[in-house]
Amino acid sequence: MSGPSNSYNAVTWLLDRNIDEGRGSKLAFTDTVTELTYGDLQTKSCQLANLLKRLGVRREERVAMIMLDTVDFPVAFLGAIRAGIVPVPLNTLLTSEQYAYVLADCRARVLFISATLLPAVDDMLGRLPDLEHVIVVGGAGNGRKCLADEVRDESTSFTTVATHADEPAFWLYSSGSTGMPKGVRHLHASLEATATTYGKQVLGIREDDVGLSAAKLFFAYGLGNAMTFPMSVGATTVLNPERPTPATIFGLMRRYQPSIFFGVPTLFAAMLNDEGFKTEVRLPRLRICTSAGEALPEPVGNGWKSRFGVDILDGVGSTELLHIFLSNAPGDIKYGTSGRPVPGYRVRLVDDAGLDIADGEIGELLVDAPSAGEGYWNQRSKSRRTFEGHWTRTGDKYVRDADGRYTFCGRADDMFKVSGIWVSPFEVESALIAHPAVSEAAVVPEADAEGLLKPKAFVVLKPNAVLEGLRESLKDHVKQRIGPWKYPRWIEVVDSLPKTATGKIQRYKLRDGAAV
Ligand code: 3SK
Repeated sequence: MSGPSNSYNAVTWLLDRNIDEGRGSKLAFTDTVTELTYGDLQTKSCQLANLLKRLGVRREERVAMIMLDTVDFPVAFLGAIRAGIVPVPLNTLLTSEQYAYVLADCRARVLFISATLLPAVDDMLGRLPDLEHVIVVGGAGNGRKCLADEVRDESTSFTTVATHADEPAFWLYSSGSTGMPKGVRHLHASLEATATTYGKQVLGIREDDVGLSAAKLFFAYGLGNAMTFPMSVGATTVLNPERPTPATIFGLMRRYQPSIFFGVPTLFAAMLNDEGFKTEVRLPRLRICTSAGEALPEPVGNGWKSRFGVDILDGVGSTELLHIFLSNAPGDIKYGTSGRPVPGYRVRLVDDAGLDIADGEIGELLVDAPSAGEGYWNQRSKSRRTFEGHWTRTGDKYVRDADGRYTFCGRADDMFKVSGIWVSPFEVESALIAHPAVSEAAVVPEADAEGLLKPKAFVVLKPNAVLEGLRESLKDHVKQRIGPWKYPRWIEVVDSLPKTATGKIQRYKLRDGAAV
């Protein structure tokens, strides 16, 4: 990659290049109601940049977005970046308290919010001293400004601001597993960096691809899947404004026949278990699927492959590093592992003293990434602990096999010792999920009568599972698969597991006994 020059605005590379290369009339996005060509997106993003300028927002200032996945999302996101203004897309499922914290933290001067999401936050918006304009998208504003009215008379041309490749282009809030979200500042050069590494070299994304992502655009995984990668080659994206359930996703798959589906493990498992779709879904154009958010259990990967004839590329990424840095690749898949480093990324496994460890040992994963954020906003000590020069600490424990593949062992703070031997909750969970009655599992340490830690499991059962004798059967199953000391001494059946908005199990809530 030649690399972006010092005067570099991500929108020139990602969007305007498509028009320069003759794809102005190509369909870029559909949200099932509205279609947007690359030419439309260029025009509308210029109008949005002009609107922000008229409102007095200046380069480097932030505009927040609480928006569903509709065609307005790329318009707002790219329009702001075109103007050198920093969009901050927020998870649409936060609590009012979290919104108040994040909007105050980023000091957004403008908020773009989908009409249906406004009632959840309307009350507290008046208490934010930096927030000057609330602009409602995709519906009536109830007395507030509406995007459609605000941009109607704006010019369709705008001179893109000559930002620096290393200038913050957008922020994403990292939910982590505990505490309030942290704002990660991402640079203009980073979108191209993810597209030319994972997008091009792992996915092999092409102009004739049609993509569908279960992960939403506000999430780093969704932003790459449904915006950066397809736009980097002039492909088409189907946006899903609804919740990604098996019914909505299978419905969109039937209607649009995507060639790439970007999913998450829970959804793949739910789709496979969904009785209504076991026989009737045909997906002739689907060529590849991806999975991230949490490690994909081996039985789910194998089950999907035998049901649909298409592989799932399991990978791992983070909000801090913008997209996937370890992944399986077409023709090089081993289910149950996260694969190998994505070309362009370097990884290390280190022990508690920071020393590199050998194959077969468990250590923390560090990544040297061209797409790393430049730090957390207003969080100096957390930034220093995470972004250590070239290397970013992931907080994930991994083991590398002799073939150079990496297998997830758990979050650094989720591991525990039983009889002096490390136990990876993920390993026990994978064994539980391989049992025919179990759909999802989470494992945490619990003290026994002597005060010694032992594994405890929370399981979500498949619809037709029989409870009688199940606990003993699960214990035997785990003992046989991964070793007698690792079996869960207690098993609790639950309806669902507590998860972050990005699908990661919040084991700390189960440890504290707060979530079920
Ligand atoms: O959780 C992940 O694996 C992930 C992947 C891509 C981008 C962001 C994240 C958090």
